[in-house]
Amino acid sequence: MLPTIFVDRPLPDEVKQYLEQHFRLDYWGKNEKIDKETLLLYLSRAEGILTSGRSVDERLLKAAPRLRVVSTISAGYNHFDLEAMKRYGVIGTHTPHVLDETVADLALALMLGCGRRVAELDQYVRQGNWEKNAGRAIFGTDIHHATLGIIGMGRIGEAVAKRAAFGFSMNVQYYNRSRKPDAEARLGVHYAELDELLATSDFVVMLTPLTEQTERMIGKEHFRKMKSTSFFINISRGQTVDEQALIEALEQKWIAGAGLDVFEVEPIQHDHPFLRLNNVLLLPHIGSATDKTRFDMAMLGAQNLTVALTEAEPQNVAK
Ligand code: 8YV
Repeated sequence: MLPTIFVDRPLPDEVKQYLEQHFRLDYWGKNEKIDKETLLLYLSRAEGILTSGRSVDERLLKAAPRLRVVSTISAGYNHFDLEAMKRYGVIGTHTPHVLDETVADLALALMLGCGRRVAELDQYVRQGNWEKNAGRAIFGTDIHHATLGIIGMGRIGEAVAKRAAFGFSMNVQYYNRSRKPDAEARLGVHYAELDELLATSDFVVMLTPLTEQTERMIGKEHFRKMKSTSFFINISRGQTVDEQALIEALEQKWIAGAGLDVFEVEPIQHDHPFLRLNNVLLLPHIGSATDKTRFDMAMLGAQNLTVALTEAEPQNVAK
């Protein structure tokens, strides 16, 4: 008999068909949240789960006695309680690599969007304000030849550094848990301690995964160290930053602006303070959201689940 898996979101047809060759599917192919009763039924018989962002904690694990593998369609897996999963003998897998270049593109989009005030000036034109030469009122900040500071130099960090150094002639520095001599040689980037990076960068891009060590690693004292002309970009996880401190930094103009794809709570509330500020560019967590990359991620998530449930050696295991 084929193992039963629970898929908690709509999938591209090709990915669904691939899974149907290996498993019996409990398929929640809707965007709406699954109702509790169906969820509990599906969990009670699932040997595997294909999800993206569902919390895998003690509560879920208790409700899923047959569970062996959870495959998340995302690179980040901060929604996995790895210790609890270990206790219950459940493996987690994720989808790194396939999204690196796409997320790096978005980092550049946010840098350019902030520096050249793209969204703000789009509104300016639409609202009929473009009547005569506005002069300095619509000037921005150069990206080319500016200094970029990358916090978290993993694969996506390297893809951002490559674009910045070779495409925009930027001076690129990075801060990371460990030094990357290989990336330094290949990309011409250099290592800086966090305080130095913050004090000297024109653009700071946050790319570190969310872990116990990186939770709220950027707070008030860090924004105070940044240049008043600099921009803060976050495409990692909202919780790596103290959001109240960022709001204060933007309100008090300690920094020139921010470009954000991620937030402490997503989606943000309709009365969130960010919505009242015009020096912040806001995106709805779309780092990896292109048709091709989301397809590749879904297929890799399906393959990870299949390998982990049917072969001896799982791939892309979350550690
Ligand atoms: C989305 C991401 O969160 O892969 C990640 O870690 O941040 C994004 O790709 C994810 O795919 C949820 O839809």
